[in-house]
Amino acid sequence: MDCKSFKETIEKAKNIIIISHVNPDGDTLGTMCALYRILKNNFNILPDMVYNGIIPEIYQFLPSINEAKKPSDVKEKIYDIAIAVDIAAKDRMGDSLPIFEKADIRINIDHHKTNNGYGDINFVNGSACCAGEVLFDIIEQLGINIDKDTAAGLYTAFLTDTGGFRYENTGAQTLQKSAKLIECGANPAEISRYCYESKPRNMVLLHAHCMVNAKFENNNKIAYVLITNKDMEKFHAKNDYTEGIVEELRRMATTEVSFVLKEVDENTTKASLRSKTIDVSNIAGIFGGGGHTFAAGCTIRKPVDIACSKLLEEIKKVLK
Ligand SMILES: [Mn+2]
Repeated sequence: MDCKSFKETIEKAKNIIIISHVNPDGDTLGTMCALYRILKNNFNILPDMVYNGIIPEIYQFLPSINEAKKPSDVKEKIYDIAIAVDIAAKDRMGDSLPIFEKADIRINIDHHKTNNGYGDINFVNGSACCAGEVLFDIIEQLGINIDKDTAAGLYTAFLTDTGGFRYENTGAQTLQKSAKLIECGANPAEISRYCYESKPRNMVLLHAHCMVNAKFENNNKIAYVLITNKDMEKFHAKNDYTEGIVEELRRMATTEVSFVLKEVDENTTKASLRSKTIDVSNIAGIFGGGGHTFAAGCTIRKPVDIACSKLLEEIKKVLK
């Protein structure tokens, strides 16, 4: 990772776009907003930001998030530089992928171990807890000041990708860097409240519905739930309302692997997997997906019930 060439490359650019991943989370959005402010404050450039789908209501507090555009707003433009943040594989860019591909220089800032280095310039650190940490390290090496709003974006990335500093990717470095972000003006209580205590009411009710209807296999070691479009309609649920259900299933003492299957249409199912023991990124990989050891996802081109039996079959092969 050569930060000097990053700086020189950025300085030469006239227009830059920052790309977040589909189904945006706190890491991709927080890192995008932080990078936006870094470029604006230190490189005298006003980049575009682009998101796919909807920005979850809990992340509307992120500084500058209102500047983010949809891919259709910027699809005609050709950028000198496109920077992907928190994007494990190119298909996770959704409708932003053509914008990325067209750019003269493509930069990849990420922390997924499965990232194959698809950029022209790659800052990929598989041991970073979040993409925000990879950006934090770049900022530190460049000796750039972190203002309050940049700190809030980065802190959100650290907080949410570690599940509130609880997951196995939480290390001494995580807390040291987060402490630095607090010194730079990030407000931990306020950001936690936005991220964890500002959920839409119907989202919490959908979660309750899913918990009540959860299914269990292998002596409760596997916990899972199927969510149909009918369930979504019943709760007037937006797409992002299913976020967090798979973690709630893993919370049970008996759970080793949890998954949520979400019906996209009659032949497409989205799977989200979590684990305490086995490597679920391998299982997601069988279906063309990927992710981290204990958190992964994939799209299965089957109806939800068939996708379910196929996924269960693969999990049972690995789970003792
Ligand atoms: Mn991430």
